[in-house]
Amino acid sequence: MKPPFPLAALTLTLAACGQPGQKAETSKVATVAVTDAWCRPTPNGAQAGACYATFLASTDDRLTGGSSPAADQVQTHEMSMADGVMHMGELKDGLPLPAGKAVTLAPGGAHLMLTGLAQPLVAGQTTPLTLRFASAPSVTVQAQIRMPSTGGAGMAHGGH
Ligand SMILES: [Cu+2]
Repeated sequence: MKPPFPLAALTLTLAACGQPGQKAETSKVATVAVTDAWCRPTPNGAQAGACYATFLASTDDRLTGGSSPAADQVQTHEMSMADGVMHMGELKDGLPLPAGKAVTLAPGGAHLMLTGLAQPLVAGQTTPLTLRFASAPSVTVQAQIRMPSTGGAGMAHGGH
C-alpha cells in the first residue's frame, strides 16, 4: 500500500520553509533579566517569607530556585486550588519562562519561598536574592521588602 502523498516531497516542502538565518535559538545567548524583585515583610518570629519578581528570558528557560544569605532555602512555589483550599508546593521542574515573554510573580500565584529565615524581613530594607535558571546564568538582585501594592488582586499598578 502506497502512502497517498510521497514522503520525500513532504520532507522537501518542510526543508524549504527553513530559511537560512532563522535559527535564532542557536545564536542567542541564554540570559534572564530580573526586575521589580520584592518580598513581603514577615512578622517577628516567622520562619518563612515570600518574594516576587518579573522575569524576561532571552531563550526558553525555567526558574528552578535560588538562594539568599537571609534564608536556608529559596524554592520556587506555586499555589493551586484543590477542594476549595489553597495549597502551595514546590515546582519540581521549575517555573517555565518562555523566550521574550515577561513572567511576573505576584501574591496568589507562583512565588519564591524563603524558608529558615535568619531574621524577619523588615519593610523598607532589602535582601539579596540569587535566582537560578535551567539555562541562563544565575542572577543576583536586591529585593525590596515592602507590602503588596494595594488596589485589589489582579489590578495593574501601572503609572510608570
Ligand atoms: Cu510558598
